[in-house]
Amino acid sequence: MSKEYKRTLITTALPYTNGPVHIGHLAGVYVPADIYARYLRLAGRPVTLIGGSDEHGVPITLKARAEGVSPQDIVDRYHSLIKKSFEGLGISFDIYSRTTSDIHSATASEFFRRLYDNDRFIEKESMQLYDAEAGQFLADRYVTGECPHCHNPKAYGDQCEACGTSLAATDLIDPHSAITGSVPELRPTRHWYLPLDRWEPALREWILEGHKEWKSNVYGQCKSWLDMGLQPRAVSRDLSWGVPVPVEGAEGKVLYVWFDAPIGYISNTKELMPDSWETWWKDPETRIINFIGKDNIVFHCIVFPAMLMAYGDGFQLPDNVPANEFLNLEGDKISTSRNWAVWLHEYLEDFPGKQDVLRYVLTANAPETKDNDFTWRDFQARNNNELVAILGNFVNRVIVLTHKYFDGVVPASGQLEPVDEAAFTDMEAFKASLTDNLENFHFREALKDAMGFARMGNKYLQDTEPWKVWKENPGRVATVINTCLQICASIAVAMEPFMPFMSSKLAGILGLSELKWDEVGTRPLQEGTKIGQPELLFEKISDETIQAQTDRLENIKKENAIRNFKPGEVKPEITIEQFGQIDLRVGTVLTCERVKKSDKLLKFSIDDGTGTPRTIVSGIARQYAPEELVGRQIVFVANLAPAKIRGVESQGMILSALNADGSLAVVAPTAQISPGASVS
Ligand code: B3M
Ligand code: ZN
Repeated sequence: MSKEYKRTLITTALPYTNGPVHIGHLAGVYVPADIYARYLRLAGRPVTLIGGSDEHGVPITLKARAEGVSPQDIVDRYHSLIKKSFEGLGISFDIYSRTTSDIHSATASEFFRRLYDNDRFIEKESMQLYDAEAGQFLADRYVTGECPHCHNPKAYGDQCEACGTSLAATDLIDPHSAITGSVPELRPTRHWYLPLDRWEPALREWILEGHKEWKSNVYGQCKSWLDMGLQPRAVSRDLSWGVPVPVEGAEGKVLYVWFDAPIGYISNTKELMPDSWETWWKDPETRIINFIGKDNIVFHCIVFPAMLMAYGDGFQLPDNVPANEFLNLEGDKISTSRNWAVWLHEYLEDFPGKQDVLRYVLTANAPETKDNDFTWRDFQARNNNELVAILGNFVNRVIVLTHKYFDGVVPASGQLEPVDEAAFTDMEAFKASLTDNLENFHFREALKDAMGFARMGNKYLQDTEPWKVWKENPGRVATVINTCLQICASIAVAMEPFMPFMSSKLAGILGLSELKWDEVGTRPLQEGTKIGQPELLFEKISDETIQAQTDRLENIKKENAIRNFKPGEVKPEITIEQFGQIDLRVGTVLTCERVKKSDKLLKFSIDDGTGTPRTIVSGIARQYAPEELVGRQIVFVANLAPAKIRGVESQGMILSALNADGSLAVVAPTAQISPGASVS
């Protein structure tokens, strides 16, 4: 940051209320924004954290249609769920409002109207996709088809999620209506366009010259957009759900969701501070920071800034847009439609009191410079090996020792020895690096710095060994414990942005009523202060708990596999004579056992009606326990050439059907049949 600002306005992408929020949203946007806001507050710098729900747009009306309820029902449901779960995780919004509020429609309408009145739009007729069966135009996600770039067959009318390209519905190859499935026709319609090309020189200068310090992923995306050349972009749609276009003759048209949603940042600020909101948007002494995910970069760095420039009236542009990459889950892309996610509201239910663990893991693993992966094993390991073993352990030892030697009172520090001086020097260095990393949105590194205090504390305790010194030199122990308690105080402050729940618990134990960034690395604890009883700050997470989560994901994978199952191609035709050559028979399983040294194979002895049991080896040991099939009837190929499998001669093949989720069932007659009877 080159300039000293008077205040910081932090905005967070407004999540669509077509589903709950998941760890991908949290890691990408809300946890980092909250860390930054909390840090500024501790540093005594004025800050406002703006959040809210994005309640317009096709994802919402599609969801409403799928459930047979109204869009209002959908947004009411998810807005309150999302708001409550953000609160549960301690995201410290100053306001979390919604784009269906009156103040928002008024603000968005006025915004459009001013651009309209000042000739900032182009009005133009074009041919757009129309679903004659549903009687409506197919904007954005109302149409799916093949992406012209990567040929993903399921691209949306506004974007291809496979290659990330933003599209116009008419770009799609072989488009289909998401409402009726029918093939749309082209019909003419009129819309308003924001000529982004008019703002291109100003955007170039502002970003490419003025903001070389932006994250390289953000700067790079902006540069490639600008280098491709900007085109006018439609800011209205033929839809019924949204903010109506506030001009004559625009019946049945609403503002494009990406026109109204970012104005939501302004409306929410207005709602929060009706008298002073303009200072937060128009004073050049305000620093605006937009926290978003990488799929929103173009809207925040190109489209919204162009809207603000077109509006004028002193609106400030963001000073930084620290967009993150994506978080994957167990190696797979997070997806709302495939239910492949860890949902925040479910996490809060499954892990009560463990909000900080999730915040910690998502920060330690944040997708700041590249996509990253969340795994439950890593979650467990970070909790058990870092939070419990390093941080929790240090604090607990210090509090216990203070009670043991000094009755729970902060002892006076005597003369500092080099090892004590070194502890304070280390803390200063951590603080400097931590502050620098926070200022530059390097939250992963910042968290490592903050953990440095606890790592260093453990080492200091190990080096000074107060339990060995107590007998002959209690004064020395007083100095050591005083130093340890000051380290704990620094932890309470330095960790507050990352783990506010732990921090407030620890501050409570230490009797620190106010946390100040300035006091990190210093001695805020006064001698003689009574401290509280030790409390566990973190507890171990068991293998069973983690197993329950991975089992849940495993089941979702299976459900998805079954839902998406497509039968394979039918093999080339055969004649009845050819089919007749295959001798299928019913048999009864006499015995069944595992084939040694194989986890796939079962060895069956089958009553095939001949009086001599027949041996068949079959690769179904993963799906059946040997005893399960004894006594049951199966169908087998009786005239298959014998084959040696793992040293056992198999005389035939048992028929079975494999399911998409990997489960399997043997084929069996539905009534008792004489062994050896033919199947045809
Ligand atoms: N609702 C897209 C999203 O949830 C959109 C963000 C709006 S920010 C103004 O990713
Ligand atoms: Zn594509």
